[in-house]
Amino acid sequence: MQNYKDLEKNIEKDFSSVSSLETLQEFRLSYLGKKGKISLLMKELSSLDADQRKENAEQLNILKGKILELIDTKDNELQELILNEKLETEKIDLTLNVESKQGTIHPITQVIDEVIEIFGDLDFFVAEGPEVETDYNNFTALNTSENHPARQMHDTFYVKTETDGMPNVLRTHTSPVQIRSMLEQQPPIRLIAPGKTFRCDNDQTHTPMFHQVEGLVIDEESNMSHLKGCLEIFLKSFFETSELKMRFRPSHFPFTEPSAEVDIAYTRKGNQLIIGDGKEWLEVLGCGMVHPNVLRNVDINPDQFQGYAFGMGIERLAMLKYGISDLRTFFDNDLRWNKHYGFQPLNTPSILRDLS
Ligand code: 2NL
Repeated sequence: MQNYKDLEKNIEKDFSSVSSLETLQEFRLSYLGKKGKISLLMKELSSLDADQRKENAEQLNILKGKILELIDTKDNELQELILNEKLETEKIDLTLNVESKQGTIHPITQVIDEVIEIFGDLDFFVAEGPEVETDYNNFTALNTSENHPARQMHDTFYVKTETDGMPNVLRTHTSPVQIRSMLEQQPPIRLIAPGKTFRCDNDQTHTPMFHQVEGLVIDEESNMSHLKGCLEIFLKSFFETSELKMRFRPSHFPFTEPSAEVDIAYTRKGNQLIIGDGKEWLEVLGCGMVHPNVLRNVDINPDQFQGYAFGMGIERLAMLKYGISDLRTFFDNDLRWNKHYGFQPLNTPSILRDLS
C-alpha cells in the first residue's frame, strides 16, 4: 500500500511553489493529468484485491478531492490578482489633457452659451420647445393671420403631421416657445428661447437651418425704455465694449407694436470691423412691445399685463464677434474650420472671464 502521508506531504510541497496560472496547471497535470501521480495510482488499483482496492481508492479520492480544492482556491486567488493588476495598469487617466485630444465648441454653441450667461445675469430663464410646431403656435397665436404677408414671406417647411386639420411646420422662429411658456405660466415672465429655426431658403446669406434667440418679458409695467436698457446692457456685454452707439429704427412685426430694429455703430479697419463707434450702422436685432392680440391669444389680459420681446440671429452675432465672413461655412463640418473657429471645451463663457 502506498504511503499516503508521504504523498500528501509531496502534494503540499509541490503546491507551495505554485505562483502562477502556468505553474498551477503544471501542478494539476503532475497529479491529475493522464500520466499524473494520482491517475497512475488509480490505474494500479485494478491489480489489487477487493478490500485493498476499496481502502486505497478511498485514500486516493480523498487526496484527489484535496488537490482539486487547492487548485480551485489558488485559481480564484490568482485570477483576482491578475484582475487587480489589470485594473491598476489599464485604468483610464481622466486627468488626460482634453484640450489637445478633444474637439472644439462650435461658434454657434459658444455664442448661445454667452447669450444665456448674459441674460441669466439679468434674471432671464432659458425656455426650450419642439422644432416641429403647430401652425397655430408658429403663426396664428403670433397675430399672423391666414393671409398675413409675413406667412408668405416666411418660406416655411411644412411636414406631414397635422394639428387641428392644419399641417405642422418646422418652426420659422423661436417665438412659439414663448407662446407655450405664456400658456403654461402666469406673468411675471422673463425668459429667453435659443434654438434651431428653419426656412426654405438656401443661398449665400441663408441656410435652411439657422439659430435664433428670442427674449420675452411680461409683467405689469415693463415698457420701451426697459427694453432699450436691457438690450443696451446685452449688446455692450456681448461685444465687450463700454462704448456702444445704438439706434432704434421704427419697423414692423405682426407680434409687436410698436416695433423697432436695432443698429449698432461700427468702423471698418482694413478687413476688421471695430464695433461700438463709427459712421456706419449694422442691424443686429428686432424688438418691440408685445402686441395685445398675442397676449389675448394666450389668455393674458392686455389691460393688466404688458411687456417687450426681441429676437436675433445667432449666426450673425457669431460672424460679427468672431470675424467669420461666410455664413455657409458654419455647417460644412470642415474639421479645419471647426478647429480654427471653435472654442476650447473647458473655457466656458462667464461674466467674470472672457465676457467683460
Ligand atoms: C428678428 C426679430 C423679433 C419677437 C421677435 C416675439 C415673441 C412673442 C411675442 C412678441 Cl411670443 N414678439 N418675438 C419680437 C420682435 C422681434 O425678432 O429680427 N429676429 C431675428
